[in-house]
Amino acid sequence: MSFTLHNYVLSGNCYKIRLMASLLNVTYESIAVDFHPGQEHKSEPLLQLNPAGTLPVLTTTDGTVLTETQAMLVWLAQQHDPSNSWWPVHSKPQITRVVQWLGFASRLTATVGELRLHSMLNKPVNVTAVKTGAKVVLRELESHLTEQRINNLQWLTGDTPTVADIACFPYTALSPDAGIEHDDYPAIRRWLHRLRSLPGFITMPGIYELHELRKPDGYTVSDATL
Ligand SMILES: N[C@@H](CCC(=O)N[C@@H](CS)C(=O)NCC(=O)O)C(=O)O
Repeated sequence: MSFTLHNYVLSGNCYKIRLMASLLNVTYESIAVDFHPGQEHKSEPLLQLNPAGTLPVLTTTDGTVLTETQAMLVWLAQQHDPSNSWWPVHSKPQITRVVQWLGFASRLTATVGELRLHSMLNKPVNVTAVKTGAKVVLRELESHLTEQRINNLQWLTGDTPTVADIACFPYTALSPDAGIEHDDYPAIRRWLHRLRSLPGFITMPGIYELHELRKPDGYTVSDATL
């Protein structure tokens, strides 16, 4: 089933949906919302669609309206991934882990995402609190990915990527926009690199293609050196 996305190019949450759709090779209608400076997401027509006044909003031809990004990822995988690998319904333990990391993704939005909105668009936030929170969540992610590597697991919930990896990817990758570089997070760097290597991967401003990481002499950063 096709869908329409109320979209903003600089939104990490909207990017999750664009990325998932691209990885699944799904086309959709995109409606550009003037988030900044227009604040169109707080306008009456959009508040009627999503009273929370946030983006993205996903609507489908059968009248479904989704306003939570993580739910949109699940919907997309359910509709368009016949292999059930992105939303691994056949494994109860793994699906539980996926839901755990979908919840974690909301903490990334509430910390790194808010700090980034402050840095880029001057959104008023409690900078000390969100910066501390952002470092706590990134440290948790780093520890988890380090543990996964010890168990020879490359992704957040197992040995294949799921919607959980997509949900956690954008704000982790965009943390330099919020003033938090990746230097202290080697396991995160390896995971970001792996995700950027997936067939169908697309970028957004602030997230680079792998070839852009090549040095001018053609040297490519290898997984081991990340
Ligand atoms: N609970 C929502 C939150 C989405 C969210 O925070 N979106 C940001 C843009 S990336 C937003 O619309 N913020 C409203 C604002 O800052 O005015 C979700 O996870 O989808």
